[in-house]
Amino acid sequence: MQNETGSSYPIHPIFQKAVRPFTRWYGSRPNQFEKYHNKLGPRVNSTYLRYAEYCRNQHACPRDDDGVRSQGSILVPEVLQTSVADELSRKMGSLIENDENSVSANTSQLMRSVHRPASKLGTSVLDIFHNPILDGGIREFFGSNYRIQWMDCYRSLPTKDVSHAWLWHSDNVPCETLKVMLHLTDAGEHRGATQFMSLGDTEAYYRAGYRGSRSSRRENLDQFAQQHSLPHRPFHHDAKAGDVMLFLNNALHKAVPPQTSFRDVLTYLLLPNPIPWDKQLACDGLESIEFNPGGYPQSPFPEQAINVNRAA
Ligand SMILES: O=C(O)CCC(=O)C(=O)O
Ligand SMILES: [Fe+2]
Repeated sequence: MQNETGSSYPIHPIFQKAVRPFTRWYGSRPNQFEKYHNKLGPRVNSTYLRYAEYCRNQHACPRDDDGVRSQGSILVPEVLQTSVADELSRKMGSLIENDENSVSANTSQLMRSVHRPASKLGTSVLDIFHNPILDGGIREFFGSNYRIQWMDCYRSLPTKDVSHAWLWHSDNVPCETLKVMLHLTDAGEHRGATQFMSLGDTEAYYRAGYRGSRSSRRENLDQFAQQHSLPHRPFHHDAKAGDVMLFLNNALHKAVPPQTSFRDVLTYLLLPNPIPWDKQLACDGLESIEFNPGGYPQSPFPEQAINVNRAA
């Protein structure tokens, strides 16, 4: 049932809890994954689909289904000048050194985080969305305006001890969302380039039983591929400092530790929006996007969008 903004009426929490095992089972069936590319089931996904349509009705942009929507990930080169990216990476280094909260116990071997990255690093990390090629590619994906739901900033470190997002996984976010990664250092095969599978291969692995669930993630899928006669063709982009990657984070992917040195990135989760990202940000304030990275809002409508569910 819908109200006039297209969102669903709330369901009583006791009822929600009682039906949760069924909705989890239903949402994770392979045919549901093939439809939505996540395990969230029809309720959340149909809210996001209706919302995406609502945003297109407010302001339609030409859509290009051959871009990131079909390729899974694309690299937009030279969004920042190398010298600007280098300077931001140096700034990151000194912020990390001086902030004991940049290290969290369970990922200390893998990464360091920079908290409140836009306030600390400056607005060039948001101004990238004014780049016409990047902005155009994102609009072509959504067919509408978009907003930044949250942003994150971290340095990946060399290690052999991998866990979390450093194992093959899907972020399990609603359909009609998009992830963006700004590289502040080069990230080739030996320096921490993210590895991807295509959406088609992701579906085949899902059907064969690999769902990238937290409890059963693997660092390598070559053996699984062999056991199930699946293609094994991970790929990556050779990113340079200043390049930006757009990717569907429901396709299987994993972070990779750099073999030497470190890799610095910012990531952003984007949602469709009725008005442009910068106007939305001017209404909501920086805190709304940089204090609480991770997850996605149960309701994507801007006035109701609180990140309640954590992604991978
Ligand atoms: O750091 C990376 O290379 C990828 C991290 C990741 O899994 C993500 O951003 O969804
Ligand atoms: Fe991820």
